[in-house]
Order: sequence, then structure tokens, then C-alpha cells
Amino acid sequence: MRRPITLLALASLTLSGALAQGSDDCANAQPITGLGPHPFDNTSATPTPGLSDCNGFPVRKDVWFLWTAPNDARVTVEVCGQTTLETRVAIYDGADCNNLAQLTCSAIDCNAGSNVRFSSVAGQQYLIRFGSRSVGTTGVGTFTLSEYIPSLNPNNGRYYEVVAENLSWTQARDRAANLTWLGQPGRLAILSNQTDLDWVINNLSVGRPWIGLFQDTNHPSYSEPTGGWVWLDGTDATFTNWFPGEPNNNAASGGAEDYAELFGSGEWNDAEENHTSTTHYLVEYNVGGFGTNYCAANPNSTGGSSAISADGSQTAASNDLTLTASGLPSNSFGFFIASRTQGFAGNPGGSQGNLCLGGAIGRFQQQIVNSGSGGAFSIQADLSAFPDPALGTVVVVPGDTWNFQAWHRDAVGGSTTSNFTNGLEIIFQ
Ligand SMILES: [Ca+2]
Ligand SMILES: [Ca+2]
Ligand SMILES: [Ca+2]
Repeated sequence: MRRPITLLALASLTLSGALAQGSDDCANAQPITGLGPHPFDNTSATPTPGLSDCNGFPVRKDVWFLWTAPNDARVTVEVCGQTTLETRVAIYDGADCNNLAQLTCSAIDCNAGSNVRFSSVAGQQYLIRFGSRSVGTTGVGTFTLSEYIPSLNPNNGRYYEVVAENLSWTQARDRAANLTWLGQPGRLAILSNQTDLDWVINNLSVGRPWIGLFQDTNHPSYSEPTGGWVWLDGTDATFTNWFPGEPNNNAASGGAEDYAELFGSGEWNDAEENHTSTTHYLVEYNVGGFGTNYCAANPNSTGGSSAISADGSQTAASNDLTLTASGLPSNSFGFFIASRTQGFAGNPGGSQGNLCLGGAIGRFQQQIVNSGSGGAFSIQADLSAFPDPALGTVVVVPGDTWNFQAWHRDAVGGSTTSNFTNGLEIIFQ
């Protein structure tokens, strides 16, 4: 009589495991593979004791999955339309339940269009911890894993991504720096000219994100509320787009407001570091770009300042260097200049801009270009024939350091003048 009961008990256990749709315990996390929908059921799940690591909140009545990533990608976990349960989802790198390395965690608010997203590496495993947001609720449904592709801004070659996670500015900055896309690290977006800002507002649903702008209280021009605002790349905020009455350094808590958030209108507000209404953060990936910008550009007639960037290859032998100037006034002529030496001269020859090169300055004069309607131009720079005022042309070799800038025409107050981008230093390999 005992034998059938034992078998029945065993069958019941096996059946229960197969239909678990997520394991109650991390140590037995249910293996899943592939993109697409995966069923969950946390109706009989119990809490993981002491694990309130979702920005200070627990993932209640959690069930665990161990997902093996099919490829390198940004991956979105989405539940909206697939369950009535208000969920909270945490993602951990690897399979080690004793040393959980959290990548992200968030409540998913379908009214706000939010989701949870993380970077995956082919063949690596990730723990997905799925549970309820509110006390006393449980549910069933599916969550869907899909590949996410950040949006390319063709004007500047950068990819953008809005992340829905309610973090402090500093937490968001650090999270962004740990994201990767096409091999490039992310950063909170630098919207240092009208062109880049307009593209973001016209092409992305931004929510209410943090951006890469903060007030440096050690800056020589620091003063409240408007002085000392700098971007994460170290450049001063010469172009600004504050909401009327902002910045006001006037937090509801009574504290300082030294961090910038972006409104859907494109306008900015200074906010306190832990501002809870800032529910998203805006990430940019400077894919393909290399070199180091230096020497700030003065604002041009767009209200913003222009910037120079490089892509292609940093290897001299590849002879593949594209120089791009963006944030320019539309339909303006210009050209690129190069020197082995950095320098600084304000308003040279009556220009509105700063010359950031010194020494012998050569001009890629055969390549006069026009910024067109997009306010940007670029050239292929021939590394076998760099301009040199004394020698005519020189060949770029590994170990060479070169500095670049673009000069461009501008029209200010009805008179024709000129301006410069910031500088860019490249060390060739
Ligand atoms: Ca559990
Ligand atoms: Ca302030
Ligand atoms: Ca404010």
C-alpha cells in the first residue's frame, strides 16, 4: 500500500515543479532561454527574507528565473498587457544567489509606459526576480523578453535610450556608465546645443529624466542659482534651456537643487539629488567616437555651441578618419583645421569663437563644406596627406598626437562673422 502513495507524492512534486512558472527560491531558479513570452505565477510564492534591494523596496512574493542570454543586446522585460498584477522586477548578473549582483530593479508602471532593461552578453546567465509591487497581491501572466535598440541621432552619431528607473541623479549617472551599446559605455545625455536637444524631444518619449548636467560648487563661476553648471564631459553649460523661473535652487525639502532634469517640453529644472518626481534617466552612447574634446566653444547664432567629433579608426594605417562638426547654424560654410599643438586665442580676427589650436595650423582647404539644414558637416580626412603650412602635407604615423577644430561662417545680428567648434585631440595608433 505504501508504494503507490510514494509514487503519487513524487509525481505531485514533479508536476508542481514543472508548473511553478518561476521558482520560489533563488537557489532553484527556473532555467529559461530565448526571447519572447515566459509564464509566471507567484500566487503561492513566499518573500525572500531581507532582500529589499529594489531601490529600497522588496520584490514581494518573488519567483526566480535563470535566463541564458542568446546574444549581446539590450534586453527589455515587459509585462504590460500580459498580467493585471502590478509587478516589480529585479535583474542580477550571473547565477550566484549568495552574491547577488543587481543590474537593475524597478516597479513596472504600465500607465507611465515603463519597463525594465539590462545589457546581456551571449551565453551568460542572469537571474530574473519577478514579484508583486503591493502588499497582499499576487497574480499570473507572462513577461516578455525582447531586444531593444537605442535610437540613433544621425546628426551626431550618438544613440539614445530612456530608462525608466526612479533613482537619484548620482545613482542614475553610475547606472548609465555601466550600460553598454555596440561596445561603448553609456552616460547621462549631454544636450549641449539646441540641435541635439531638439532631436531628443522630437524623436524620443522622454518621460521626466535626469540628464548629464549638474552644478559644480567648486567651479570658478559657481553662484546660486545659475552659476557653475557643467556637463558630464567637463564642458561648461554655455547653452541652457531652463523652464521659466528655473533654476531656482528651491527644493521642496528645503535643500539645494544642483542636478538637472528634463521635461517633455525640452525645458530643464534644477532639482535636488534625490528628487523622487524624476522617474527616468536619459542615456547616450557615443558609438564609434574617439578622441578627447577640450577647449569650450562659444555659443553661435543657434543659441548653442557646436562640437567636433571623430569616428572611423584611430589606427593610422587604416586611413579611415571622419571628422564631424555638429550644432552649427544651418547652411553655413566651414572647414576643418589641424595642428600638433593645442593653444587658445579668443575672438581671433574678429571671430565670435575661440581658436583652440597653436603652433603650425594646417587647413583641410580642399574640403570646404556646408552645414545644410541639419546644422552639421563632416569630411574624410586623408591620413596620408594632412595639411602642414611648412611642408604642404605630412603622413600621420602611429604615436602622433593631432588636434582638430572646425571653423564656420555664422550670421549674427545681420552681419557675417565666424565661429569655431570646441577642440578634439586624437592620439593615433
Ligand atoms: Ca520567493
Ligand atoms: Ca543649486
Ligand atoms: Ca528648481
